[in-house]
Amino acid sequence: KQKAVVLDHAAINRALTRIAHEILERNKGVDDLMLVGIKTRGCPLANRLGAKIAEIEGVEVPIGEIDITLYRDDLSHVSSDEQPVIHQADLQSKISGKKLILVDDVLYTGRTVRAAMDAIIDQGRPSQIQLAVLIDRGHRELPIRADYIGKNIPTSQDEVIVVALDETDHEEQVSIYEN
Ligand code: 3GP
Ligand code: 5GP
Ligand code: MG
Repeated sequence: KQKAVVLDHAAINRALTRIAHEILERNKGVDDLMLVGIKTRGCPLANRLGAKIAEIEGVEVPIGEIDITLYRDDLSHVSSDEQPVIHQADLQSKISGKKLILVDDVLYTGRTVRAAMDAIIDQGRPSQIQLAVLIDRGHRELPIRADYIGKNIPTSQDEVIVVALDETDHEEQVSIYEN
């Protein structure tokens, strides 16, 4: 049951514009940057950040993707023995020495990001890994935090954030649902 829309089309766009500026500010430009989207919805978000960075700086940064699946019977609850499974890490170019920015739609327990970092470190040695998320819904189970956050939305365990993006869902909004 839908409870509220937390970000509309314009708010999503503004959050991504701000994050693009924050990425450039913190990294003092685009040198050695690479964006890595976590499938599914992290990928369109990484592409949009790449387009904004290109607009601001006039330089295209490489973009890769990682596919990680969590086996969860209940989407909003993780049991401690469930492990994320890495399906594919298509990082496309050399990652050694790069500053990788992982991009995901929602940060929750942190297990997906931990698995993504494992997959990356298996393939090379980036100089840094940073994390950008559209939504931080809390409930971390690992010592992981995001460097760039579109919006913090404190949730209860039985709420779910639904992220709809034009590229994947043909609509554009973030809303909060109660199971
Ligand atoms: P995504 O791959 O685009 O991020 O996890 C599979 C999909 O289910 C995710 O899509 C995510 O949007 C959606 N989802 C909604 N609520 C949850 C949740 O609580 N946990 C997980 N893992 N996914 C959720
Ligand atoms: P974590 O591994 O941090 O528990 O969960 C992160 C991944 O699970 C993200 O890729 C995200 O897609 C998904 N996820 C976890 N909670 C939610 C949620 O409430 N809404 C959505 N849309 N995705 C979620
Ligand atoms: Mg996701």
